[in-house]
Amino acid sequence: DPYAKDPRRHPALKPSSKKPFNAEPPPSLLSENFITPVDLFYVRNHLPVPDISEKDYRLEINFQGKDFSLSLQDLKTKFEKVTVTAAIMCAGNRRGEMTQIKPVKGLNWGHAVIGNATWSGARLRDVLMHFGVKDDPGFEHVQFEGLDADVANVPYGASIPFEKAFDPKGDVILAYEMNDGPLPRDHGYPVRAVVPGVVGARNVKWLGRIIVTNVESNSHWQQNDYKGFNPSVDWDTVDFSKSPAIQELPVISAICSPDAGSVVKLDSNNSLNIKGYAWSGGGRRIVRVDVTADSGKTWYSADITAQENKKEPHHWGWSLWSLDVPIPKGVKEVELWAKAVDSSYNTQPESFANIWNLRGVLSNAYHRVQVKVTA
Ligand code: MTE
Ligand code: MO
Repeated sequence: DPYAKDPRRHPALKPSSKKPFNAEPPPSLLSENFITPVDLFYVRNHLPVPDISEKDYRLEINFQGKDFSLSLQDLKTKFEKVTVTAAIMCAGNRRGEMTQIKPVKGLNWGHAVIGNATWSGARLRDVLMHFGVKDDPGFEHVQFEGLDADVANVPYGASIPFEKAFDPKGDVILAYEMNDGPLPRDHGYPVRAVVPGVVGARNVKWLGRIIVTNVESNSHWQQNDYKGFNPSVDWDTVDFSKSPAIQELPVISAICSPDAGSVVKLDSNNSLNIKGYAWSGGGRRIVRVDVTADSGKTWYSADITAQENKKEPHHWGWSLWSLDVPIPKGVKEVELWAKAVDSSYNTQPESFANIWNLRGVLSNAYHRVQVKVTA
């Protein structure tokens, strides 16, 4: 069993697949903390977790046909240590809701396939400069390879634009710490790429190799997965070469409490407290979260209860929000809707019908939760 050496996981994580291990926390626990505890951070593995010892670990860097390498100690001592708060979200977060329109291919995820952590490590820019990479080198992509590999020994891989990788304000880091402790094995021990504002798939874990080059990663996950399509494109007509690989994600939000289907009691003002998260890719700040309990006749703006104080557009972390929504007397059942607005005034589509895609990615329509109300 290639998964026999996988780490132990927190019992609260709900698996959508066990081998490889993929799991998300209960949404109501997720919205409890601005910084997601490492044990409750969703896990998305395509392959077995590699067993890497610190003393054998080497990070290879390939640039202009030359190979360089760093030990973990080198990474920790030769470069400034920086800390970035960033949410990482899987492109498949909330896929389960899109599936209700029409089946898709992919793990049946709920709405907790996102987490917000502090990541510490060396700037990718500093490491590349150390090996002679300069601004405008004529290279367009930086590829990452993981130390996890399939049965044919093909590693997990992805790439990001050179612009993002080398941008002094892009905050791309080679992280060896998560929430001030060593990276847990499930999250990439000993080193992962953290690419703030960019889809989870490019935040390569168990990072083994960095390649500065003129071509995108040719890995399956860059070329034939994690792309969006027209809702009418199906598996007979899809041409993956026609869509760009997802990088920055669109704005999203979700209601984390109350849970769908729960029975809730109103407080003395006849209102119902609801909580959730909101986030947008590309560092765009969440400027508003709108909530309705009557299918859009009345919209309220939630209070943003936690958000980093950053310059635009460097809001890599998520925002948490909360609202006491007034519920009219006598109502026995309500459907709560939430949608977020980011600093570019992008907002979420109303329904999944017209954003459906065969892989069930970019699933960011209004989040809707039905609850029963008791007096
Ligand atoms: N990196 C490697 N090496 N192998 C993987 O399977 N999964 C990617 C990304 N990096 C993956 C990887 C995907 S699709 C996501 S969403 C994130 O890691 C998940 O990160 P997490 O498990 O730390 O939450
Ligand atoms: Mo993902």
